[in-house]
Amino acid sequence: MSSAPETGNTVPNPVIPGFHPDPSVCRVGEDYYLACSSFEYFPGVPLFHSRDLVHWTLIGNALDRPSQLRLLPGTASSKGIYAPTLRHHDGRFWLITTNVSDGGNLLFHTEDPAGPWSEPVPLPGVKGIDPDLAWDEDGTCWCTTAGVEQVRIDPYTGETFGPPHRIWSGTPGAKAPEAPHLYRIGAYWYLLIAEGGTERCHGVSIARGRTPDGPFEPCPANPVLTHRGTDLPVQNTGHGDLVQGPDGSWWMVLLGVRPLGGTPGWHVLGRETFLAPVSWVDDWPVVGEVAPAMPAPPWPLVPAAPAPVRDDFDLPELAPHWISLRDRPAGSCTTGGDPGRLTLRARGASPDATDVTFVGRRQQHLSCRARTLVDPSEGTGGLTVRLDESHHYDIEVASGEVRAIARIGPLRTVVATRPLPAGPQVLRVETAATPVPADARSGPDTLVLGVEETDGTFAELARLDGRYLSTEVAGGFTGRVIGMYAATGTVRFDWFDYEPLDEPVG
Ligand code: 6LW
Repeated sequence: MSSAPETGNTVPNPVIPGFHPDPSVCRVGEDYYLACSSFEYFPGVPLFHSRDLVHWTLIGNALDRPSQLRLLPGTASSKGIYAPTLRHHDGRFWLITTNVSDGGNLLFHTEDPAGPWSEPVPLPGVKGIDPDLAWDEDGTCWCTTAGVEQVRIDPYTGETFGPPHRIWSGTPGAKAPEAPHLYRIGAYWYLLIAEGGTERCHGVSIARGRTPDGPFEPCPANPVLTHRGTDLPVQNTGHGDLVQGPDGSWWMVLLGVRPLGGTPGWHVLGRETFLAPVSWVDDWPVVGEVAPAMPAPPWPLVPAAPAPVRDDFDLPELAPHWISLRDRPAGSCTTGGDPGRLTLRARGASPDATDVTFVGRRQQHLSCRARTLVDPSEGTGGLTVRLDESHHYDIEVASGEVRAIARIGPLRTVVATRPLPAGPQVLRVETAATPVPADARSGPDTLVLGVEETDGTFAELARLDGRYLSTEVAGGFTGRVIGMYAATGTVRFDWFDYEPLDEPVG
C-alpha cells in the first residue's frame, strides 16, 4: 500500500510523507503553514508552506539555533521536541512546543515563518506536553495542554495567570487525552483532542462549549476519527488540527502510519502527515476518509516543484531537509567548495553513538534509492539508514574495505566485507516495499546495501529485513532517516542522491 500517484481526480496522501508527526496548521489569507515535531534532531520543527493543503514545500526549520533548541549530549532518541502548535495572531506567527529534555514548554514568534524565529519565551507556569494557543475576542491567550489542562498566558512574556486547571479528561476509559486544539467556530468553542495513545488505538475526539474555558460537552459520536480495529491501509490516525480550505470548507491535518508486511504490520517511515475532509452535522464535525488516494479538493491545485534527486553540496549552507543528531557543532559539517562537497569531521565513534557526526534526510517513500560518493581517504564513514542508535543498517568504508553492518538492539554484526581499491566510492542503499505479504510473518520491506564498481555495476553486500528498522521494533516516535556519517577522522561526500522507486499502490 502506498500513496497513489496524483491523477486528475485524486491526490496522494500522506500530503507530507515520511517522519512528520504531530502536524499543526494555520491559514493566513491564501497561504497555509504547517509545523511538525522533530524529537532529537537538529535543526528542529520543520515548517512547510502550501497554497492548496495538498502540496507542501519545506521552507525551513523554526528551531535552527542552539539557543532555541538545546539537546544536550545524552538526550535520548525520541526525546527532545514533542508536538508543536502553529498559529497566526496579531500579525505574527506563534509556535509553541515542548522540549521534554530541556526547558519544557517554550514559545517562539516571528513575522516570517521561513525564519528567523525569536529566541524562546519560557513558560514555567505551563506544565505537560502538547501545548496549544487560542485567543478569544478580547485578546486573552488561552494555553491548553494534554490532560486536558488550561491556563491563560501572556505570549510575549510567558507569564501565566492563575494555576492550570483541568477542562476535560476526554472519553471515560480512553488513555492519553492529548494534542488539544481550541477553536472558536460559529457559536461554539471547540476542543479537539487525540486519545487512545499514538499507536493502533489512536483517535480524535471533540467537545464544545460556549466559552474558551468550558464547560465542554463531548460529541456524542466520539471518536470523530479512528481507524482502530479496521483493516484500512492508514493506521494510528490521530493528533488532528482543523483548518478552513480556500473555499471555506473544513479540513483536518492529522498523523497516520502506513504499516506493511504480515502481522502486526510494521511502519518504517514514522508517523506521517495526512489530510482529511471535514463536514458539519448539527454543529459537530464529521471527518471523511483518510485514504492513500484522496479525492482532489474542489479548488485549483498548486503543485510544488519536484525535489531534485541530487544534492551536490555546492552551497555554503545545507538545505533545510538535512538534519543532524542533537546539534551541529561548528566545523563538524561543512559544505561548499569547488566542486562542492559535504565534509564531516567525526565526533562519536559510529552510528551506535548518539553523538555521531551525521547528516541525513527523512525517508519519504516506501521504496527508494539513496547513493553517495564518499572519499574515505582521511577517515571512516559511510551511508546509514537509522531509526535510532540501536537500530540502523550501515554501508561503511575504511582503509581499503567496505562493510555492511547491521545493528539490531543489542546485536551488531558485520554482515559482509569486500576489499576496495583506494579512492572515492559510490555507496548505495535501496529499500523495496513488500507489496503483498507472502505470509503472516513477512516483513515490511527489504534493504539492499552495496557499492558501485567503477564501471557502474552494483556489488550487493547485504539484503536485510526492514522490520528491524521499524517503529514497532525500535519503539519511539520517529521514523527512518537516511544519511551520511563520519565515525573517525574526516570523511568527504561529493554528492547524495535520493530517488523514489515505484511503490505498490494500495
Ligand atoms: C505527542 C503526543 C503524541 O506529544 O505523541 O501522537 C507525542 N501523540 O501528542 C510525541 O509525538
